[in-house]
Amino acid sequence: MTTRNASPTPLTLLGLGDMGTALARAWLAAGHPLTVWNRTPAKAEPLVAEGAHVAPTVAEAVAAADLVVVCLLDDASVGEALAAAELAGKDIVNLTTSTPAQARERARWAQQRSARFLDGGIMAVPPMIGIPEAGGYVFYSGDHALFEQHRATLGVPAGARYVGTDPGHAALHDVALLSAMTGMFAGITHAFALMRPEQDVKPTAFAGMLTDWLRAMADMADGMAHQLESGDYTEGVVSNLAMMTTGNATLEATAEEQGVHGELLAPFMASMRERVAHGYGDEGLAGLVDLLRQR
Ligand code: FVH
Repeated sequence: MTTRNASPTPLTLLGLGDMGTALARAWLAAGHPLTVWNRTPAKAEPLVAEGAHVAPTVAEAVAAADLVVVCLLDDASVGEALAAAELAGKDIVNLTTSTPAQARERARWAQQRSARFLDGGIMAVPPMIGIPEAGGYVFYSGDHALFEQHRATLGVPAGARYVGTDPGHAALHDVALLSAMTGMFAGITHAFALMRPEQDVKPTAFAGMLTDWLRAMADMADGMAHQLESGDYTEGVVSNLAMMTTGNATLEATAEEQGVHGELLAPFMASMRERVAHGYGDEGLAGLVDLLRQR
């Protein structure tokens, strides 16, 4: 557990699921006076020995500190849990995973109750919380003054990255990164499926090659970003869409030879072909961003 240089600000934490419990332990280890509440009270018991004060109701938990962190299952549970609490004058930091629209609506909801509001998107799993070397962090957006006032406290469980006053932006950054991760996992799954029949290639040996390759290719995101900013999607292209689309036929034929269904890659390849058919074969992948947004 970490003990960072935050002054010991008292705070309340609502929600002691896997993530909430990890957050609680990080703040307790760093010496912050912590009041906790959970719908199922038994989950709070182990934290008492670590110094947590357990509130029997949400209202009492919220009343115990000016800074109230919420980490519940989803946006609906946040509304339900906080329905009867007096929020005027409170600083609400919502770390519950939400959509951008839900976060913006939750910010309006908080404002109507005279509370300041900051939304957060956690880019970490529970074992990474309180361990700076693990590299986890939280995107924050919304009330900037709130963020600055509590930056040190919020930085205890994981790094704090503020991404703007729009309360929806933390959720949007969170979901954009998770979406990229999902596509990457689809590719990893397909690659392992291709290799699966080969008795002489151990998955653990192949995994090393896979991760080295993905790390090297991830830098392509910078090139795409420059193209999106300049509007010139041919800028610095080393592998153009026409070439990649031709190569896709080999990927598809190999999948068939290996007995692997191409369903995870097919939609992306279809978009590449469509872009080439529209006459953009000399571009890189950036044009697919426009294609997706035109549908
Ligand atoms: N765990 C993870 O790996 C991810 C990492 C990235 C961020 N997520 C988000 O964090 C939120 C909480 O996740 P969690 O892992 O703590 O989730 P659970 O262990 O399932 O705990 C859920 C807590 O929510 C409480 N709860 C559910 N419904 C209600 C309700 N209607 N009213 C009040 N509380 C409710 C639940 O209470 P109980 O079941 O113990 O009584 C837990 O405290 C989440 O948004 C992730 O997407 C985690």
